[in-house]
Amino acid sequence: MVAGKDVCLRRLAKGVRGREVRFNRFLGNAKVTTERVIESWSEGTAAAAEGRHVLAIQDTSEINFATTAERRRGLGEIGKGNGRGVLLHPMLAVDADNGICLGLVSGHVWTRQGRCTVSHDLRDLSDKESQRWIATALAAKPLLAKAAMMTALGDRESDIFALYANAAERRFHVIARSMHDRKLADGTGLYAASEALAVVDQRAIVLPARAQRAERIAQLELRFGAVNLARPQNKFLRHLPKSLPLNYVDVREPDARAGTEPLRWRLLTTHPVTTVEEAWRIVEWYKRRWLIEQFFRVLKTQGFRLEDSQVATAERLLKLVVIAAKAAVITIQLLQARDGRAHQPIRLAFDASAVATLTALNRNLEAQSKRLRNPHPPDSLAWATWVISRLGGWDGYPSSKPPGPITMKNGLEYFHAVAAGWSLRDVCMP
Ligand SMILES: [Mn+2]
Repeated sequence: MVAGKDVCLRRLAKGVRGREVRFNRFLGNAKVTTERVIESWSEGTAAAAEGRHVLAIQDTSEINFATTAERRRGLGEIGKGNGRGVLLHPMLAVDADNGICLGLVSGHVWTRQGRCTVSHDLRDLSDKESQRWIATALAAKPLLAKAAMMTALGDRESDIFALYANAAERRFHVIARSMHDRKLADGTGLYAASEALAVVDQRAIVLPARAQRAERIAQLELRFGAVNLARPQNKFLRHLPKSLPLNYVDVREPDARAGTEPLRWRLLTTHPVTTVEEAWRIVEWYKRRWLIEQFFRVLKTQGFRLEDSQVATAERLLKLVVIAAKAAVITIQLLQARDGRAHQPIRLAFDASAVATLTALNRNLEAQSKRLRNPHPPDSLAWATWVISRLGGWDGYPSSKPPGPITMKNGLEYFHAVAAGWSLRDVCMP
């Protein structure tokens, strides 16, 4: 999948019928379960996390698959009930200091069965889809045990009292964007209290481009303060503390350009925030959430065209999604290595046999032209990206335009042809 940037089994099999049958058998095999594939996600990530402060970024995305009334493929509703598909809730490990993608940690994948008719507040948290935020954060703790620190990070959907109460402990923190105007322990409201905070600093930050928005610079005002959240009135939360001390960081854009939605982030965190620098650091960490959106883009439309898959049953589509997720993460890691981020180890994306193949290919490339040598240390992912880009047709001159995703894709295809079976055995198989 990494090499072909595609998950259509027929296209991936490149016309070889026997290979397509084997792909399908693999997906149909009862021993290949989504749980087992998700377990395998963290194999490289756990080692990569060692000694680092890891942002464990979670989000949910809907993956739409075309269906008709006659052919539902066993898929439940997504969105506002106007489509059918799968929901993917992955957790991505990112180095807090330099933004390096360390790999996938854990997550859930599911398709909805019917509609829920009991009101949201009357249901136990374990019944709700929002339980996935807590379950994934708790599952990550042993997997990221070697990390110096872990911060579970999520958007407004992750503003869950039980997440703050359950996930936070020594070395484990939470950052979430606030969704609810919560009651504070002194009876006042969170948003009223936030309006009373004074602006303590101003700074311009760069907001990366997104699907329907170009990159832009936002001039922000910063406010922060300590808050004490009251436990929500819900009989299922009675075992949790009556109140929870958290820190609140508020950034807003007072003078957004006309036609631009002003940025407003209300962030709640268990991290200490006592200085202006610590408050900006929370904002910088929250900004790294952008990477999980990039991951979903690669997975769905830009890269693997997951939504075009012809696989016919929900059971197999769920497996395909979790396998493709791993391939999408490797693509993101190669693109980051190309951009010359801090040293990423080659083993983040390639196993021992793939590294051996790359070494032979590198020797060959260097022999072709004396002046062009791979400038990166051989244990780095940047070294692998240099080889893959050269195989894809990049001329290797530092003065040339850096290799783009298409060059990378061509290089990976060639690499795939050389190391026959490599992409399936070593990348896709759990
Ligand atoms: Mn979300």
